[in-house]
Amino acid sequence: CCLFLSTLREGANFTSLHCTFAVQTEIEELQAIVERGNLMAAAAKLQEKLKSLENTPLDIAITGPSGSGKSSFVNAILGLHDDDEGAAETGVTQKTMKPNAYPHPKLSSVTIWDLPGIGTPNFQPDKYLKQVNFNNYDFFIIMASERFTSHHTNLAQEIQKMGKRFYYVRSKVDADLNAERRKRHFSKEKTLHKIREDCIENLRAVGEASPQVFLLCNWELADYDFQLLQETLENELEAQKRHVFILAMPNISAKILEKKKAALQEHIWEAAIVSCVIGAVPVPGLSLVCDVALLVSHMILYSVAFGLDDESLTRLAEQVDKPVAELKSAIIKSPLASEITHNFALTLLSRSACGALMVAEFLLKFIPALGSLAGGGISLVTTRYMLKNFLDEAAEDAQKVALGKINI
Ligand SMILES: Nc1nc2c(ncn2[C@@H]2O[C@H](COP(=O)(O)OP(=O)(O)O)[C@@H](O)[C@H]2O)c(=O)[nH]1
Ligand SMILES: [Mg+2]
Repeated sequence: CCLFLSTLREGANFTSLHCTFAVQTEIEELQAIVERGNLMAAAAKLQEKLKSLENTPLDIAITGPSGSGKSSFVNAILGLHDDDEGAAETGVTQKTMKPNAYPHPKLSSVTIWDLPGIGTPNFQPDKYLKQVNFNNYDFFIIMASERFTSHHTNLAQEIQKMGKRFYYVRSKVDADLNAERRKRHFSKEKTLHKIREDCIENLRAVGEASPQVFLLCNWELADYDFQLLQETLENELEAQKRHVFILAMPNISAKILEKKKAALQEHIWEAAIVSCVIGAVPVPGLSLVCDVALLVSHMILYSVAFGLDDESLTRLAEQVDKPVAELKSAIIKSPLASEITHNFALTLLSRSACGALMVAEFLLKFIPALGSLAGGGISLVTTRYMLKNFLDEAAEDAQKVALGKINI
C-alpha cells in the first residue's frame, strides 16, 4: 500500500501499477462498506466503534512487596520521571491498604494502579485482593526486586482463582549487573540467565508449576525483558484493549512506534468514512465535503501518541538532558499537536486533493459504487489519503525524536 501511495505521489503512471495484496485488501474493505448500501447506517456504526475504542478502559495493577519498585514501574510505564507532576511517589514506604490510581497522561481510559505492599505478617492474599478491588483490573504485575517468596505465589494463586491474569516481574536487574560487574569473568548474558533461572527455580520451590519471569530495570525499559513483557500482554488482550494498550506504551523503541502507527492506521478508513458521511459539510474553497473538526482531532491523537506535543517534548528534553528546541528542530515533516488547527487541516486537504483524485479514479474502477457518494467519493479518498500521509510523516518524525536519532 505504501508503495502504491508513494508511487502515486511521484506521479507514476498507475495503469502499469501492480495491485499489491495490501491495496487489494484495502479495496475489498472499502468495497464491503460502500456496497453495504446504507452508508449512513454503516458510518453510524463505525462512529460508535471509534468512540468505544477511545473509551475502552484498561486498568493495570502493580503489586509486590514494599520497596520492590512498584511505584517506579508505574512511572516508567506512564513515561513519567519520579519528580514529574502526576507521578507515583517512589522510595517511600506505603502503609495504606488503598490502591492508588495513576491515570495515563494522554489516554484518559487507561489507569495504572499502584497497589499496597504485600508480605506484611498479617497479609492474607484473599483478603488483600478483596481490599484492593481485584475485579477492577485487567491483569496484575507481581513484582520482586530480590527473591520471589510464597507471598508472591500465594497471591498469584488467589488472582488465578478470581479468573484474572498475572505476570511475574523481577525489577532492579541493573543493580545485580553492577554488583557482578566487579568480578573478573563478568558476562552480562550469563548474569541475566542466572537471575532468571534463580527466579524460576525459587518460584517452583514455592509452588508455581511453569513460571515465566520478566527481568527489567525501571529506568531503562528499552533494555532486558520489557519488550517481551509488553508483547506477551498485548497478545493476551482482546482487540479493543490491545489497541489502547499499544497506544499507552512509552515511546522507547522503534518497534513500539511502528506498532502505534499500525494500530492507528487500522482505523483510518473508518475515520474518513465517519468524517465524510456523518459530519459532512462543504469545505470552503475545495469541492469536498467532510467534518474538518474530526480530522483535526484524529491528527492530534496521532501526534500525541507519538509524543509530538509540547508536554511530552519538554519531559523528554529533561530526561535526555537536551534543550527542547533541539528536539523540536528534528520535527520536520509534521507539526506539533498544538499547531494542528482547522486551517492546518484545510491546507493539508487542498494539498492532498490532487494525489487523491488519481487514487479515486483508480478506486472507481474497482468500486463503481464509490461514485455514488457525495462528490463522487473524492472527499472520502482525499480524507483517507491526507490522514494516511499525516500518520506516515508523524511516525517518521517520532522515530527521530523519541529515539534520539537527531543529527543537527
Ligand atoms: N537500581 C534500581 N533501583 C530501583 C529500580 N526500581 C526502583 N528502584 C529504587 O528502589 C526503591 C524503591 O522503589 P519504589 O518504586 O518506591 O518501590 P515500591 O515501594 O514497591 O513502590 C527506590 O529507591 C527506587 O528508586 C530499578 O529498576 N533499579
Ligand atoms: Mg510505592
